[in-house]
This record gives sequence, structure tokens and C-alpha cells, in this order.
Amino acid sequence: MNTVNTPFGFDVLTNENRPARHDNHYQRCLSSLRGLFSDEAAYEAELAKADPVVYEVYEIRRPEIAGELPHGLSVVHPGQVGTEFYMTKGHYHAVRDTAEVYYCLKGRGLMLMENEAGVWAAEEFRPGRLVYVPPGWAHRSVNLSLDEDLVTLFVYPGHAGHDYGAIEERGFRKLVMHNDGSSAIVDNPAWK
Ligand code: S6P
Ligand code: ZN
Repeated sequence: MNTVNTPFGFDVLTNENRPARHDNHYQRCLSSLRGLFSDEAAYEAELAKADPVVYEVYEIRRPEIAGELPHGLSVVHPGQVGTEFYMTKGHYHAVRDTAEVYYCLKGRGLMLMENEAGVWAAEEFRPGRLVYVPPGWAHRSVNLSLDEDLVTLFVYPGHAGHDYGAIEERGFRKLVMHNDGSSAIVDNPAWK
């Protein structure tokens, strides 16, 4: 991590859908996402064939303190499990009172959001579009394309932290499904 308090700049998107610099890179393969997709039989059938990378993240890490702004690129690859589009796990920030900005660089998708009062929202991702995730909203990126990466730039407060447990337990209220060449946002029957 570059903890030096010196200005820097870099090309955020190279030809390979990665930033010109990063401190950390991780990949989430299908095998690490058990329980995420609604159609469990389709998940097991896909996994029996292959273990593709569903999404990956390039992080420009910063100290985990208020005042810092960690940022990076999220790349959700194209694909589906059953008829549900590839997506990120989704999370709340551990410190609920922290927001996040996403800016779409490539592809098309949705940011699916919900808060603890049970209100949900979806905002479109397409190149040049910014999505603001207010404090207290869980967020999940969904790739609506079956042949192109969804590439977004994110920036969030250094002290935000991540809470995956609430979403792992409850799921998101809505699912985003491939429906006859288009997409449909439907109720999640397993949502608690
Ligand atoms: C962090 C920010 C992103 C996500 C990334 C992957 O606050 O929202 O870096 O971590 O898009 O999603 P997830 O839900 O697996 O962390
Ligand atoms: Zn976040």
C-alpha cells in the first residue's frame, strides 16, 4: 500500500481492462460464490464443468482512516448462472454512515441497492454514468451483458470497512435475471 502522503496519478483503464497501477488484485471464482446465485442446481452444474472468474477487483489501497479515499476498478465478467446474471457478492459498509461513488467506464449493468429499512433501488451502469451509493445502502454490481466486461471505478471512505454477513444471511431483496434477451428485476423468494 502506498501510504506516502504524496500526490499521484495514473491511467485508470488500460487495454486489458486493468488500471496502470494497483496495490492489490483479487479474483472471485464461481467456487467461492456458493449460496450467491438463486438457482443452486444450475450453480452446481456450472461448477461441475468449470470454475470461471466471475469478477475481479484492482485496489489502490489507502490507510483505513477517515480522510483517506481507497479506490480501484471492479470488473464483472459476462455470464449467468441459470438465468441470473454474473454479479458481485454485495455488502454494506461496516460503518453504515459511509457512502461510495461508482463511475462506469465500460459495459452495461446495474447497481442493485437496498437499505436496512427494506427499500431497494437499481441504477443503470453505462460508460460515463456515475452511481452514488448513499450511506446505509448495501450495493451489488450486476453485469447485464453476456459478452462484455462491466468495468467500474469506485471510491469510498477509508474507515468504511465491509460487512458481508448481513447480505450472506438475507440475500438481496431483488434478483436480476436474463429474460428473453433482456433483463428483469424480480423478487428474491429466499429474501428474509
Ligand atoms: C468497496 C467497493 C468495491 C467492491 C467490489 C467487489 O467498498 O464497493 O471495491 O468491494 O466491487 O464487490 P464485493 O461486494 O465482493 O466486495
Ligand atoms: Zn462498498
